[in-house]
Amino acid sequence: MKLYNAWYCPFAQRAWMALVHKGIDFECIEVDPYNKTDWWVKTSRGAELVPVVVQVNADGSGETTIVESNRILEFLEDFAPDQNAIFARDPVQRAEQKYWMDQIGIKVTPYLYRFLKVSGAGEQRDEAREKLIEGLSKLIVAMNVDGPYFNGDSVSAVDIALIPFAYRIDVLLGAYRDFGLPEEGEAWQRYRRWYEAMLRQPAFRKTAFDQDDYERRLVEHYYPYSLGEGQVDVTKVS
Ligand SMILES: N[C@@H](CCC(=O)N[C@@H](CS)C(=O)NCC(=O)O)C(=O)O
Repeated sequence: MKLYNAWYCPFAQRAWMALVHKGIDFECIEVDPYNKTDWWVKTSRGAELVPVVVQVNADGSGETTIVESNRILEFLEDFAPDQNAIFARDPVQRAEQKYWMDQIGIKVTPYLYRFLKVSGAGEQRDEAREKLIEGLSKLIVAMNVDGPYFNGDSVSAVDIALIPFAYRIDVLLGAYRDFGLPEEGEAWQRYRRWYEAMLRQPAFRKTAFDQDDYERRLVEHYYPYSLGEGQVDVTKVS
């Protein structure tokens, strides 16, 4: 299996983490998704975004290309269901996990980027901050009370979908917006326990801290975003 990856990309980190967590053999190919060569447009099946996963068909009839990070997590689970499952077997629980994965894209990620990209202080920035806190609060309420992970004592696809963004909320908004999430109250303490448990996960470490100078390079990479530049569509609510 091949993963087309960009080291800084939180969506790609989801796919990368899931591959590592599930112990699937893969080749990681670093690309620049913003460089729209014919090769990249074709390789990404016209999506032009990382992550992209390519798998040789079992019947020898060529290859299949899977795009969209959440779809890739679902594919990886179907591909290796018995290796560290990240989705529940029960269809109702599984539907619930997918619902929360979608909610991350609706209630959290657009506001992380909006908060980072609104360059001047003011109403727009306040609104992005409030919406981000509100979105995360909704997720926390749905988290298993005993944790430490979203669905209880083992890592699920919801954890993998959220942690790349939770880390960027911490590091990028800390660096560029002097922002920290609330700490008071049982719910935010639960979030903190979840966050710390996820940072210790081998799959997170492998896809983040194992790279030289990761945090500094990540902050530097997002400097244009902090000035209101960078990718445009990520601030849209899907
Ligand atoms: N909805 C996509 C988003 C992926 C995405 O936005 N990736 C960015 C890098 S973080 C990208 O490839 N951008 C290239 C571009 O916008 O041209 C997913 O979940 O996989």
